[in-house]
Amino acid sequence: MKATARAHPNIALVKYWGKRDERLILPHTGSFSVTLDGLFAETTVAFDDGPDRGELDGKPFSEKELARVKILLDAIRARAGLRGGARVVSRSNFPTAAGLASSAAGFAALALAASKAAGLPTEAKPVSILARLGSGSACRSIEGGYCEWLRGERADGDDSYAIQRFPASHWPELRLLAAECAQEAKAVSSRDAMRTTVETSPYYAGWITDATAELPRVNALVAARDLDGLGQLAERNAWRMHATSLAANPPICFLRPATLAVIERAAALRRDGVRAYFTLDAGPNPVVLCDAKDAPRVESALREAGALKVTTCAPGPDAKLLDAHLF
Ligand code: 2P0
Repeated sequence: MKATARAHPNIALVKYWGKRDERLILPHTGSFSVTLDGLFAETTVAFDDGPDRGELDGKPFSEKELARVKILLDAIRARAGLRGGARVVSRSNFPTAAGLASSAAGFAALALAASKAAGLPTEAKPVSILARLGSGSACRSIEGGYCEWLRGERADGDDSYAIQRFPASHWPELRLLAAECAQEAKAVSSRDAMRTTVETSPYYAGWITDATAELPRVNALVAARDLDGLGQLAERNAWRMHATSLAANPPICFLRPATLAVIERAAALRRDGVRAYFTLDAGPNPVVLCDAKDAPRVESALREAGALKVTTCAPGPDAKLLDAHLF
């Protein structure tokens, strides 16, 4: 009844931005991401007779964290016919300092470890569906490489999960440089921001149409390993996500001055003949795409532009079960 898993975060190139079902975390559109190597979360789960409890990076779960963990554990217990509670211990090797959210990797590792501990199937599809219940983007961290989260049509969410479109080995030279631009806590969570955007942004219908149309294009560009085409797509998709949020009421702006400086530096690098393109999640920290041979130069340019820390990642592996437990 105990199992441990490791999963890696992912960065979306066509973003997930808005739910059609808040409880089951069903998106309005599909999305497409790259799983990142180097960074990971590890989670041990043991089902027992105690209450649900646990810790994240050495600290007991907050009420909010425990509530989200419980949603996933309840779904697993219902599928496995289990009663009782569980102990969950999770840690990540990138304590926020990479400027990337750890929730996708954390919930992906939790879904895989808890499925195994409960005796449920550990194939990618059912685990991706379970991970989605913890955090939408987590469903794209079950498999490595280049993954697409299928929107699905069903009300029960059983056709809304991620599939691997290309393994990491398809395009191993792609580099993704996470540039940390601000360390202060976000004023608004991505969960609240996307809800406000869905409910109040007059541009949200346009976002749905556009993001849906970009999905076949992002697949074709990755298939062709077309860095310029993919970079242009990633930049316009990020700008459009932020444009819908800026148009919300109240408006939501995740950009900080250092964010724009890094974005402008990517454009300046291109003028110098270095192919570098950004994407930006619901926060101030851009991720810059480039080729492996240019990564050292891009990294120092981003630091010069004001990035506090730059973490260079390549396409990463599948989530996997580990023999060594955290307790
Ligand atoms: C993404 N983001 O596709 C988008 C782009 C942020 C910007 O998924 O409410 O933590 O738990 O489903 O997955 C971040 O939101 O939100 C996210 P919930 P999640 O990666």
